[in-house]
Amino acid sequence: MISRIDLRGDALPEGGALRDLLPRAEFDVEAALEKVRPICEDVHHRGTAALIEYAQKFDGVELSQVRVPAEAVKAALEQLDPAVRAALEESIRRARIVHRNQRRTEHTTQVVPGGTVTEKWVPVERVGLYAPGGRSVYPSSVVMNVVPAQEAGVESIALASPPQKEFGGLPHPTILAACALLGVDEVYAVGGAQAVAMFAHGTEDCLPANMVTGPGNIWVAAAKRYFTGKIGIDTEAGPTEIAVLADSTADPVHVAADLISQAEHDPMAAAVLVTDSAELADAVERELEPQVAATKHVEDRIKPALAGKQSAIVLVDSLEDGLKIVDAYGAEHLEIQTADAAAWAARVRNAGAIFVGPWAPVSLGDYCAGSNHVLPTGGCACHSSGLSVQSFLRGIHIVDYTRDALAEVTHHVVTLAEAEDLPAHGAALKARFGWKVPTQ
Ligand code: HSO
Ligand code: ZN
Repeated sequence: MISRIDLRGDALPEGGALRDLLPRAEFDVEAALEKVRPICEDVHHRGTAALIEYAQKFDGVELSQVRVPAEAVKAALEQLDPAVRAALEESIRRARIVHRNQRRTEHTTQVVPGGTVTEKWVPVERVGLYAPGGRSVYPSSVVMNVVPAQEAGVESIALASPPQKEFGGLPHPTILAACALLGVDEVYAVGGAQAVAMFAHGTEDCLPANMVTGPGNIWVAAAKRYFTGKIGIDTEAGPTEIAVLADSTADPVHVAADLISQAEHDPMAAAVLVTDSAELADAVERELEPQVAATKHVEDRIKPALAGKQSAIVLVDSLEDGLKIVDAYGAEHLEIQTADAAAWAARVRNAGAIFVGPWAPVSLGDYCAGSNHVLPTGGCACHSSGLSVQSFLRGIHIVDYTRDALAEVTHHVVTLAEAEDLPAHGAALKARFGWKVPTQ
């Protein structure tokens, strides 16, 4: 059901060569770009009329408008199962605790007497959030996108989610209910690349947004790439990944359950176990069979995900080598199930989020740890972080110098400007001192 990569024996290669040994899903956003380009341009030029046509073509629904009436958002909350409501409320409460603590404070640094640089943090004005429909209706992702934006102080938040035939052309009711719980009342029944285009350019009904965040399929990722530069994005979310670094002390039942938990998302999801214990590897493999058979999305998602080339059990000589492997891989989610797990976790450099020890499974983080579940995939954890309050803030430097402080440094600025053959740069300072470089 899952392949093995045996890296025992020889010394591990370094850097890129090591990464090449590890499994990874192919997620060709470039190829999808060609397909989404005409859609994005069409939405730009024809606005709502184009969105209504795409709803018919891709979602099979006839819409007269794409804006979801506020009453429909409210009604969805009233009809929400009370247990789901309570769980979402707890998820929101915990996420708020963590994200509120991420807020940045303005900071002034005195560089020299009379010369200061202040960094102030300003939230993005308007954010468009995307919540997928179809196979992945995740109200938890609405929480994970909206909470950091709100805690950052974003004033205008709109959400788009595909219209669903079975719900009369509205987005899924649980998505609407999550919006209502979070106080988001500007909602659009728009799916896929069209939604990103709607937020990027704006339409008659929807003001343009400065940023678009939220998970989505390859078309959404491609549309985000298409508009990058025009708008800010979070990340191009690829298929979910779990890596587990485990030793002989790990419980194979837990490890198998956790690998399956993320394989459940998608046939392209990746589940990777890295271990120095062949016994654990065997036990996990034995454990996978009955657990996979007992769960729901076996044939369509879990089996193809575990059997796919993106998933594997990687055998290493030592946990030191295991650490090199998980760092080279840069998993979206990394579990450490070893003796002294916290110490190993502290040494990890590359991961979207790290889950320490037996009582912190990824599923906890997906819903109720307080941490964010919008995380970098596809190795992007080597250079990017998950969604946070910081994602929605811009740090602006405010430079304030007195006459004396400027005079004191002018000769350096003039020298550097001349070295770069930009004399007018130096002149801008000299103009303030009778066209001369002030003497020290
Ligand atoms: N594990 C997914 C998020 C999610 N899980 C949503 C359940 N619902 C990507 O981090
Ligand atoms: Zn998940």
